[in-house]
Amino acid sequence: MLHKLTLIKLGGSVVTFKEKPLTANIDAIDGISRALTQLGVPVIIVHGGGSFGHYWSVKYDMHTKSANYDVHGVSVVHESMIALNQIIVNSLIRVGLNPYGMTPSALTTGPKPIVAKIKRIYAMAQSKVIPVTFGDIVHVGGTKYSILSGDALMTILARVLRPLRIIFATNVDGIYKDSVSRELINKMQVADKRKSIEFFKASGTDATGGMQRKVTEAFKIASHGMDVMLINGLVPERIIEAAEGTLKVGTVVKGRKS
Ligand code: IP8
Repeated sequence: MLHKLTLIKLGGSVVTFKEKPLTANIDAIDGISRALTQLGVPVIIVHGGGSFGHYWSVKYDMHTKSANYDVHGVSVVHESMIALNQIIVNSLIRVGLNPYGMTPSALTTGPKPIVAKIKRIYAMAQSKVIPVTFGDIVHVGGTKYSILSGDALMTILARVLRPLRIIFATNVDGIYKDSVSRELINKMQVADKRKSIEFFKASGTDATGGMQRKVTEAFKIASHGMDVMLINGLVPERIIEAAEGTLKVGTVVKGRKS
């Protein structure tokens, strides 16, 4: 395990207003940036697409499946993600942090990790730079492209870097027992996977699978022996608590010990 690395996914529901095309949630982003100034550990951030990447990927009918998509759509989706990345990076710069925006195609070939490059972003994080990458449309091979979700990218990075803390920040407090009681589950085991995925199948989805995808990736990471926290990113202190190991409100999926 790499000492003290914190890997954070900022979901599209946190950094954008999902129902308002191409609209970032600046207050939420700035709140998270300010909170992150309290963290004295290496951090890597991945963010989702929200009303930027997902807005255009719906218009161009693009999915996680590798296919011959409209190449103009490839440009437009990618550009929208760069625009959102810039908003997040500039917010982090305003509070005096040292973000470094990075397209995921610098770290992966399609869905496959470029291990040497990923190890390098850990070295960057150790030097107090915060690599900020994102879900994107990526080249798979030949004329084919696919959407690589930020959640899948979390799994790719976690498997190579084995961070001490892995945090998925969404607009809900964590995983609920059911949608009626909305009772939060504090702790889950890898064996609980099927139960929770069934629950989220019924909830809203997007080009990359919404909450169901997040939960699937969280369990995948946990099955590799790492704890994963699902928290509400609209309450920025929870990101800090999660990173410091003092989380009070959220769901921890316990990593399976080998
Ligand atoms: O919001 C998808 O990333 P996600 C990004 O993490 C695009 O699923 C381009 C739709």
